[in-house]
Amino acid sequence: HGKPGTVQERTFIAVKPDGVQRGLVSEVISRFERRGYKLVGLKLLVPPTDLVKQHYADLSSKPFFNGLVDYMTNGKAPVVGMVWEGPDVIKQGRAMVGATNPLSANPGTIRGDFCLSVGRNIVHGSDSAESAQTEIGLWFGGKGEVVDWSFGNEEWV
Ligand code: 3AN
Repeated sequence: HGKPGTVQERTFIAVKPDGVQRGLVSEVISRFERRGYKLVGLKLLVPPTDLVKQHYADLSSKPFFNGLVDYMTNGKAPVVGMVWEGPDVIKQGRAMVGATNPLSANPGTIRGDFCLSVGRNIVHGSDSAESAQTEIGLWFGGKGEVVDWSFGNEEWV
């Protein structure tokens, strides 16, 4: 993994159905790639209802929960799930995603640059080490779905 003194982490990032519909998959991937993070998991799917209910378990009492699960699972557009790896990627990924409510998200963040509605905020990013581990297990639980690989540039200047 990384240079001595850097903490390698993994986080779960997803482009939600509205982001896929709007053609923002490449935009999201590009931002993480150009930042220097490494893509170690990638899939496109209409997620099963059980998966989304587990993913958003902490929101199950919210009035918008059923609508949220429907929008994620109804198949009008799929979800692109990703695992990204690199130093501080959980916190940095959240910063790159921006605030939950796009109207509070700074310009320069994905939500701050591309959306206006909290119910259609394009992208998901794990909010803690615990949720990253749980979400990666939920979305990429199969053998070999997350790939260990090296950029091969450890000798670059
Ligand atoms: P984040 O996605 O920034 O981690 P959460 O976990 O609080 O934020 O919310 C998860 C998702 O639930 C949001 N991305 C959004 O799609 C939806 N959501 C959150 N708050 C609302 C709300 N007030 N109305 C409708 N949907 C919401």
